[in-house]
Amino acid sequence: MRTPIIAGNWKMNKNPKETQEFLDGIKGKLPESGVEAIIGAPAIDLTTLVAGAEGTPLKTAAENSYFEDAGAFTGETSPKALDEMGLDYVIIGHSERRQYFKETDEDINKKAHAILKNNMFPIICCGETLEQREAGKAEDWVTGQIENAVKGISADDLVKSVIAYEPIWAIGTGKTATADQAQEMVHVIREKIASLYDADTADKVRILYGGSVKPANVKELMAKEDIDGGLVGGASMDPESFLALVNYNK
Ligand code: G2H
Repeated sequence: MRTPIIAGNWKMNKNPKETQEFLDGIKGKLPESGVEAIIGAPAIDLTTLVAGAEGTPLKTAAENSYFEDAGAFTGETSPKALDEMGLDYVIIGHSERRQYFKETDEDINKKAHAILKNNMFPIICCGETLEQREAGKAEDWVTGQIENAVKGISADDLVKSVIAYEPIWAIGTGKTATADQAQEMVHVIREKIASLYDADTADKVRILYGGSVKPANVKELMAKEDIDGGLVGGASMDPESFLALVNYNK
């Protein structure tokens, strides 16, 4: 049985004060079990986020890290420091990082290894453009991204990591992939994991859908066999909305 995940990705939104207000808004309201609730926040908010999550069921994620632990890399965030701060996960390979910051599959694979070495787990994002989908190339593209991202990662580490399928055309556009479209690609990703590892690993790894997930569509997405949760941007920023997502099955 895979524990479902609702993971917020605040992107470059909220300051530490707003982070604290969010934490106050969800305080004591997260379920103790049955679903894993994660918030991914900007680096500047992580001290506040980790302090607020301590002793609660909330897990924490950074939205990026570098693949070296330390050194002359001005402006980057050390995965070693993130671990020392108490972070649980790091989101890597988000399409915005690939598009605006030119991150490559190779960078993403190096980051995945650095995160695992530092006792955290990556949330590995993948997804196709509308152009690729319309040209019938989406499956090859997405499975290629996954194959490159997980190179050299053991099955034990992979099953504790998370994959997030986010079709670029559905991100922040209000245009959700239909639950069937999302299920179809998430199933293809699971089959790819089975071919790269084995059926047991594929059965255990959690794969999320992301792209305009909100309280109104979460239930339908979560009902799909292969979809284990959501990576949620816009609808994760308000405490009420985040709690509604986490309590999708109530
Ligand atoms: C996709 C998602 C969060 P939104 O980027 O990763 O954002 O839910 O706003 O489409």
